[in-house]
Amino acid sequence: MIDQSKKNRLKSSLILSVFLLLAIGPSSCYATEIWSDDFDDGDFDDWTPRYYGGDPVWNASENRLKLDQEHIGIITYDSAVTTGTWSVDIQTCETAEMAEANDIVVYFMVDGIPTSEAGMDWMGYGFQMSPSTVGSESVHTFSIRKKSAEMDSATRALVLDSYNGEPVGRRWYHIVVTRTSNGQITAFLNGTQILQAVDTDYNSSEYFALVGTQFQCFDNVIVDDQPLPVGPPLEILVLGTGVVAILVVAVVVMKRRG
Ligand SMILES: [Ca+2]
Ligand SMILES: [Ca+2]
Repeated sequence: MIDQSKKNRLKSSLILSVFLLLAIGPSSCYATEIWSDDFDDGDFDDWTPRYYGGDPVWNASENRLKLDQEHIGIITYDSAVTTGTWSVDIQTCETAEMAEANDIVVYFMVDGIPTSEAGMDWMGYGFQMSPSTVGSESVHTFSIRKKSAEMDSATRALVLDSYNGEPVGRRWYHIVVTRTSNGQITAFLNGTQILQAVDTDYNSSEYFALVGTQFQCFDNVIVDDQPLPVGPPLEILVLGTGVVAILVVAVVVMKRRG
């Protein structure tokens, strides 16, 4: 007959093994870069400026792309990727008086015909950074957005998930968005998973588009064909911490009994 404490120890290690396996999750595969631009050659020749609300002025003179004006500006890169990973660095450029209108949108997959009011008739998915007020504080709010042709502005789109970040200020953010063939979109801010949504309305793309509203900068755009391994949404992660606590308590109780 097996000793009861041995049995319990075995049970405990089994539970821990299962938990560790779940925690490790799926391993990543090799990704193939489809296109990229770091603007270090000082130009944006592969991009197409679009026009909306004034003549946009873009420049790549300091190894990054800058919207050099105080109006909305849209610039696109031909991109058909719909399943994969999009990385981009964005720099907010607000001063205190500019903070209210400082939206940045990275449309990682959009379809549609650009017109003289480019962006208005696009459909697809974007990652947006907008200043917003939480309590008495102005913070950068990040969101995954779905834009349909009916939305009457490049920065107006349905919010699929949102996250309130740091107080408004001038800084660079490293943004990574990944999308699976099942329509699961996950976004990372400076390496931390912050947003997740599933939407399957759109499955094609003509453009990758950057939308700035005033004096923002962009750099290190990298697009590849492989979705990143992702965790569950934050809400489930919080629940997950509870499950871990219960497991630890269970193991301790079993050990004491053994
Ligand atoms: Ca650069
Ligand atoms: Ca170039």
